[in-house]
Amino acid sequence: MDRKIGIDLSRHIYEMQREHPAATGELTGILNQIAFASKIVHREVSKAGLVEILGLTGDKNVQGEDVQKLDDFANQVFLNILGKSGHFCVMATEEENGPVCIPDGYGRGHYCIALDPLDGSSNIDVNVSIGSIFAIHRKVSEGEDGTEKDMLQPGRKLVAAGYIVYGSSTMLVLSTGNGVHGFTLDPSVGEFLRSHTDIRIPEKGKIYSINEGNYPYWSTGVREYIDFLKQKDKESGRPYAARYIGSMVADIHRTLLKGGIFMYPADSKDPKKPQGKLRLLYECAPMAFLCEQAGGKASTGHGPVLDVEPTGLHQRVPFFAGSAHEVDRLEEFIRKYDRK
Ligand code: AHM
Ligand code: MG
Repeated sequence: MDRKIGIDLSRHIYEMQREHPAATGELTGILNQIAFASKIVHREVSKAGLVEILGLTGDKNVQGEDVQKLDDFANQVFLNILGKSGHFCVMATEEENGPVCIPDGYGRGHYCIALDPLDGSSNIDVNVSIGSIFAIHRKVSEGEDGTEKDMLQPGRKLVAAGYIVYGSSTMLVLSTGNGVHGFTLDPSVGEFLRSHTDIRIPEKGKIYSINEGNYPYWSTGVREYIDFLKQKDKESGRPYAARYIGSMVADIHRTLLKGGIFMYPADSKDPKKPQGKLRLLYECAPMAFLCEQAGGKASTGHGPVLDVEPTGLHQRVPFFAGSAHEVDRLEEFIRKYDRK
């Protein structure tokens, strides 16, 4: 934990900017708007368990308004706040089919954003941590309005990415390409305070994180690797411990802090999703950016996730991320057992 308690997100960004005098301040505005939106989502998420007690289920709530699912709510909050911020030219979220245009009457900016407004939302009912994920690129298309071309840029070109985890406390973890920093929301003052400076993933970990129920559907390479992690070998620290929350943001958060490997491989369970479940733009690329910025790695099994050239907004990719040692080893198994 950082000893300099009391540095809030705005001041942290301001300090970063002083090191880059050429910066326009636009990124500062963006991150402040993301923090603002996430505080609103945090407020609703923290009330989720009260919905039934307060009689808010059914078609209408106590004010006579339609009750909204939390993931729809989060989607609208982020799109509304960010769309009207003047910083973006186009947006995309896991919840919408195509690119989301900036509303008429609002300024267009030099950036575009991909969002997973509420990831792991199926965990809300059981009081398990959930999160929001964001990924920001610079505009590359011509003209004022952004296009799909702006959204379909590889993770390597990200200018910033991060997530908010709504857990035992709410935290915002972000990177602008200068390391990874974590901020914990102090609900009494409504500010994110810097709590984790320059997060580094341990070079080698002791934890593997995967939905092991899918074992029969994985490739031989992935199955062999998991079997390997469960063998006894004191010298290399095996067997590893298994931890799987089933909420990517929470699983990645633990992996960033404690090391090890998080995996969502390709599987043969659903022929419509041969590349696994996780989406490149909204989930894998931003998390890969954070892992690399923290000194770890993120791979599709065949190479860095950040080098994948996106072909579609909702594209899925196999995802393996965490400590460099574990990701390298996994790739070795895939090279040995699986043909591309
Ligand atoms: P979602 O975007 O529909 O919430 O799905 C993504 C979530 C991730 O948070 C998590 O890693 C994964 O689904 C868990 O999937 P599974 O239940 O197949 O293990
Ligand atoms: Mg998701």
